[in-house]
Amino acid sequence: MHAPKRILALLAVGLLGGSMAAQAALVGPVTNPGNGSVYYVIDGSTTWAQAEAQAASLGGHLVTINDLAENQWILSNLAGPGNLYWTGARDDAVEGTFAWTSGETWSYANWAPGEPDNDTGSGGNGDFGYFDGTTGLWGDTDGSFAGFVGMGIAEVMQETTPVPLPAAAWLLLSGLGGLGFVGRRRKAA
Ligand SMILES: [Ca+2]
Ligand SMILES: [Ca+2]
Repeated sequence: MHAPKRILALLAVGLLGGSMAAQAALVGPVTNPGNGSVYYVIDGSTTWAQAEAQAASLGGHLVTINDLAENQWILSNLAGPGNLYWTGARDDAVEGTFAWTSGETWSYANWAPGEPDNDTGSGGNGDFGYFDGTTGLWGDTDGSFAGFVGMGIAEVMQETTPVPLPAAAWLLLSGLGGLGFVGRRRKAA
């Protein structure tokens, strides 16, 4: 009688473990019509690295904010006032040179006045970005601080849409039709 009980216990642990590994997003998926990306609000109360791991489990990364339009869409549609959210911004490789953890080119920033300050005055390890849900402005902080930043924003970029087959076929057919027309003109002449 002991063996089945033990198996059940192992199953329960396995199920719990599984649900912890794939923590449910707090919000999402939500699609941004401006760029086609899919976003989630995730628990970011642990560390930046753990938030990034959760974003990866959803198929993406912590958010890459490419322009003002994306910044404001996040502010209007995902972020809530009074909350801070991990983003994919990091300067842990080269202090002072921020990069996106997704590998996308760094081309836009919306730092709050005085930021990024590398957390000067509180250890100087401000190497990871957060988004202020009240203002939409960014700051940097220590990625190992658990609890200061409560949530994270994950972005899953979608593959670019291929040219629809009907359009490609139409171009090919119209090209062949044109050749046929030239052929007829030559015969008539
Ligand atoms: Ca983006
Ligand atoms: Ca830094």
